[in-house]
Amino acid sequence: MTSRDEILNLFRTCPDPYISGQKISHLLNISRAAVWKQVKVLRESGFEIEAKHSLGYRLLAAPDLLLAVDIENGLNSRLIGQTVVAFTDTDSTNVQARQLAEAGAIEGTVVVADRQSAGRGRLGRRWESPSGVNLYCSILLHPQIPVQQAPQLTFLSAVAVAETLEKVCHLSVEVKWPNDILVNGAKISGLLNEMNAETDQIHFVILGVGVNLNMLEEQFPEAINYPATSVLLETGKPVDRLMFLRTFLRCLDQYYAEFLQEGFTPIRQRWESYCDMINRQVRVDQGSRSLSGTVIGLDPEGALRLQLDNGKVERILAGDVIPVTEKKDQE
Ligand code: BT5
Repeated sequence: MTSRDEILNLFRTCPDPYISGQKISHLLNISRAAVWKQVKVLRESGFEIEAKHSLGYRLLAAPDLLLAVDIENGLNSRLIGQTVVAFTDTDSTNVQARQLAEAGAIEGTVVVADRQSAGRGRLGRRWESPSGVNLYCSILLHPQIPVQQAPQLTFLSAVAVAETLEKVCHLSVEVKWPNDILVNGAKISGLLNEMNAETDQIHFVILGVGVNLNMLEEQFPEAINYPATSVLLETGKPVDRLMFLRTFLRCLDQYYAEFLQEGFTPIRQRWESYCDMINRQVRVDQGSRSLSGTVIGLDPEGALRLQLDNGKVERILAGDVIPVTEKKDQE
């Protein structure tokens, strides 16, 4: 933790409203001048800090920043978010998480960024990541599961995002196989899970999560070829990014523990309850190949079960699913 984060931590955890410069200097083992300098830095980044002659400093207001110290403090999770690395600006949180994993970072490490200059989607696509409005984060996991079960973790993160959007933003959410979260038919969140493994052993998995929270209409480039939206555009109300992220991390932590204990079934059932494509006629585009059929659900490994027009059931492992009819009633 930097001195700046440590001072912020003291402001947030100290039971007294004011904390003197002398006490901060003593607790952090830094000079009074260094305390004053860090308070100045905090003020310059938008924190409102009152200074009273005989009492000391008091934090009055904090800006909408995602700081490691604020994310970690009192999160009370079992595993996820014990260590947080926060960037103001980075290429991609997935790239940073991979580097940290390769350097030995612990399971549950979370990487967040205020902005990504090279936010990534699947198949080399771009993820629009403007500054200060959304959530861009990556979570490092070391699951002791067979390699072929790793795709199940995408559904775990989808369910945690969907539930957080419902709980915090009161939105009605839909999931779209394999990695999209939609509101009113428009994409509000995308997931990019990446794995480092050998044939029979997973070294690590990175869950990459992008959620459009306070993004404005003009921040979506025209090049996005699929309807997209944000919480602000849907509800008219801005979301507190820190609160959203902390709720999401706690939710993910719970589901991951459940997944390790009970397996994929509870997650699969929750995901299917959010999926509006079941019993719908769809087209699946897989690069040069395109298939038509009715979505039946997920198989135990997370592949999409598609009943083709000739009755045969196909397991779909990758592709883009495009609905072609309204939902059919279950027979
Ligand atoms: C995804 O890919 O949906 C995965 C997105 C994952 C983003 C997170 S952010 C944190 C972490 N770090 C990263 O670098 N990535 C992850 P895909 O299904 O391929 O969708 C990409 C397509 O979505 C693009 O081609 C656009 O059409 C559209 N798109 C791009 N940015 C968007 C946005 N902000 N909101 C909605 N749609 C977007």
